[in-house]
Amino acid sequence: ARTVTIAIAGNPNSGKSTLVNGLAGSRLQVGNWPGVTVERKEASFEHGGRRVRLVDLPGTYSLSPWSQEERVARDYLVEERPDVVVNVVDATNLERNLYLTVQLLELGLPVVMALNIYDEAQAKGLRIDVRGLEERLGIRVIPTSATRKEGLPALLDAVLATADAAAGTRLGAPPSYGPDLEDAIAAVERAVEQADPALAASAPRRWLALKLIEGDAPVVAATALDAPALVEAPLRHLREAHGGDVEAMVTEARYAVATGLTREVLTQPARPRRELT
Ligand code: GDP
Ligand code: K
Repeated sequence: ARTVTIAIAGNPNSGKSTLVNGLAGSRLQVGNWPGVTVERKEASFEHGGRRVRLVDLPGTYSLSPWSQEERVARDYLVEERPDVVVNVVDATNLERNLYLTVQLLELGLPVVMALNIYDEAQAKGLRIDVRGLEERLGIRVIPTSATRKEGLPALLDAVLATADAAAGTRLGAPPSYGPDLEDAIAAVERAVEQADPALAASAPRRWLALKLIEGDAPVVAATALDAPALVEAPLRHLREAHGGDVEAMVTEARYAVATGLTREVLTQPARPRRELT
């Protein structure tokens, strides 16, 4: 069977390095990403009779164009299209970590979540509805404790199953950003399709539409599209409905998904009640 390439993405301090070490250990090779001084770790190993190639992406909170780390991570995901993205999430900081998850789902790549630092979340009395998270995101979610090497074989099993399931199949719908923004995304996707069918066929559609809506300069510059003309009508509608800053609107829509999901799946420990005397 062919090699399965997995990219590991996650926030700084999500335990990503510990998890990568637990998966690949001494097989890790350290180098640099081309053209930048960002460390690149890579490994190749067997799991379940399959060859797995692991690429560790820089730790990031987002996939914006503003930092070298984020540019490296997103360029790799967009250009190399790994078979599966493993999103390492700090279970004790679910809402903040889901902001990156939401952006990974925009790319239309198969994602498996490693719900890491799960031991500490449990010790703190946080209860996370793992099945609920899987259903709402449409991805597998595997609790892991990288420092204890717990959940790592299950994570790799889920990754391989996802790679096999995703090959050639349509992925589930990503979380909705609300009717107005979804209308704009659909309109821009159609406009890209008409203006540059080859680009529309090769780039992640939803992601590209969102980048054009946000006015992401490096992405716009990398296409031959007349971006301002292409997004003019959809953006006019959005501004009429919501006022000014469309880029902020997209950011808020992502946070709203992360916040809503967290509210649905996370139960905080009950605060000890003070005795009323
Ligand atoms: P990175 O910045 O995402 O690469 O995170 P590190 O791998 O450096 O881990 C950050 C901190 O979290 C370190 O102190 C780790 O020992 C700790 N850590 C990582 N994974 C776990 C875990 O599953 N459980 C607990 N309790 N701590 C963890
Ligand atoms: K660290």
